[in-house]
Amino acid sequence: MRTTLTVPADPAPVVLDTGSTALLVIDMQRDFLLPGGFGESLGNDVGRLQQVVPPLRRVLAACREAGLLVVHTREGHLPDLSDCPPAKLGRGAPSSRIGDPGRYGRILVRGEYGHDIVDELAPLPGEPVVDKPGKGAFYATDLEDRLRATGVRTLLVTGVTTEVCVHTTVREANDRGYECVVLGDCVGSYDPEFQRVGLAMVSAQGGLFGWVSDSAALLGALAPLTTTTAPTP
Ligand code: TIU
Repeated sequence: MRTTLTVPADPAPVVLDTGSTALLVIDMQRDFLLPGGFGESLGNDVGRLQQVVPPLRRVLAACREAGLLVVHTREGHLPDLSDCPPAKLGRGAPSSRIGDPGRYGRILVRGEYGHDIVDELAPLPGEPVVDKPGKGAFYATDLEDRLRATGVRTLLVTGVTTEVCVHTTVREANDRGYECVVLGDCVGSYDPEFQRVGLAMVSAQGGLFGWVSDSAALLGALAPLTTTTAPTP
């Protein structure tokens, strides 16, 4: 059943049609979130990314219950790294680069434990999981075909990291005509300043790239369509 919802947001409330809105969960992968993983090996505080998990779990449960399409993405590469541009391969700390062995398997390589999504946010059978070789979820993937096939025009954007894969995806989506609503407490950065500025850039200038809202605002709007707003721990 399609329903129209109004969600409080910056720079203005946003009206959603549940029949043409999808929840996009970007790169909530063990390599980025778990202690000892790729993200931490680069000197980052993974606790900042883990803060995203509880509100995102609530949003995921509510969107599933309300019947929204849920799409997950994972950043990573083929085992032979043939889909990884040399420029991307060569960057980062020399001690831990894409394809190198890490605590959770080869870093950002498809099929490895660290490449997969954290248990708390595991995709349900039937939910699309888009494997992407780039930062943006549209580059070299079938995401646009999937969204077009299901009539989606609006994306509720969540995941990590705010300034890298979330921002790149939001920009790609904008250029393709999608409306993006970024849920501020459901996106995370290793750097608090990048988080603040990343969100500010989305809603600046009257909504340069879309809207910024949060989990409480969305859950409130979805409440008439859901019986629970919090999954069991
Ligand atoms: N998913 C994503 O954002 N990939 C990154 O490499 N992020 C960093 O912040 N490095």
